[in-house]
Amino acid sequence: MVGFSCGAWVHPYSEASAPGVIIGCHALCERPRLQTPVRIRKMRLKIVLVGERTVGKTSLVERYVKNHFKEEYTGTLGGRVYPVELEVGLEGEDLALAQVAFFDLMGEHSVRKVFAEPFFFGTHGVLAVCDVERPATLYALKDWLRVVMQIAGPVPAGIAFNKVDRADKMAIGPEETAWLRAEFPTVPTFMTSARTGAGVEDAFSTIVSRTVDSVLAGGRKSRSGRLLRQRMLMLLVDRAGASKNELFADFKGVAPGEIMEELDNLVRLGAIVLDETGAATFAKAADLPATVRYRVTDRGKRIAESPKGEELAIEEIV
Ligand SMILES: Nc1nc2c(ncn2[C@@H]2O[C@H](COP(=O)(O)OP(=O)(O)OP(=O)(O)O)[C@@H](O)[C@H]2O)c(=O)[nH]1
Ligand SMILES: [Mg+2]
Repeated sequence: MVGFSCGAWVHPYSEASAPGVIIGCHALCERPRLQTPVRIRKMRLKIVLVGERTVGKTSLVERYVKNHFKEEYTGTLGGRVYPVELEVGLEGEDLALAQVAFFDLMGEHSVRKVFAEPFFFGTHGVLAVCDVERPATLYALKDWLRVVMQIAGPVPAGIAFNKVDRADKMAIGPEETAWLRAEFPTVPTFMTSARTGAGVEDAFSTIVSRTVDSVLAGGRKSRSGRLLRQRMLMLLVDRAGASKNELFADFKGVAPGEIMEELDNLVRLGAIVLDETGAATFAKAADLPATVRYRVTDRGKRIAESPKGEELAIEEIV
């Protein structure tokens, strides 16, 4: 794992240009002067904000990238991307130069259903937001995080309890805290107010740091294999099975060899079987006709529905 030795954060709203397009933030970096040349690790990160309507997702990202807050509510239509360039101090004198795209999605379940795949595919980190006045918005995060992780894999997550400026109306008590501990024991939480700015910097810098950490530690290749496997499994669940041909058509950008390799992995995992026989006899996808169909087993369905990131990391079971 890579640690973070200095809080070398560059406030993204220092050089705001067009609304929602914030690029080039080098001015406020407070790193001590460097004695030796640094190794710069460049990366592009996608971090999504999720949660129910009106919890304050847009307000939080606007506060973070533009230091701006609006009292009136104008719900997000679909989604919006906020690109930000950040420098993050790494172990030693290394520096991560991260182009981060914050994806702010409208908190509407029907939109989530339709746009989950394009919105969440390739996500490296997630900030889930709830409203301290409405405990139901906290409980709803289980589903939001499940959907993100089914598509993106077990990426780093954080939970923001927003609107803490309205402490008099706070409705989060011991029951909610106990639920949170049981469901998300390792997910960091933040008390935020987009209105006052309290906790916002901490929430965003922590989630970005963890995301940078995980991307550097993970290595892209193994992750992309796992992601493809998960996406293929989800598609097979949705369609109640599919043929090799259909999968080639659905994953056009992916080499057929990779698809067949992941089909074999899913069969080895017991997540799918050949539709015709349903038997456990193993035949390599490459040796089978393209029209042969695969269907999902009960075990495969359980893996696909699992809300926990670890269970989705099916790579570890192979
Ligand atoms: N008091 C207070 N109000 C807030 C805070 N954050 C957001 N609001 C208000 O809550 C309302 C909803 O905020 P949004 O940021 O639009 O919520 P959202 O989660 O993006 O909503 P959707 O786009 O519909 O999913 C607005 O009227 C905001 O001004 C906060 O920290 N404190
Ligand atoms: Mg919004």
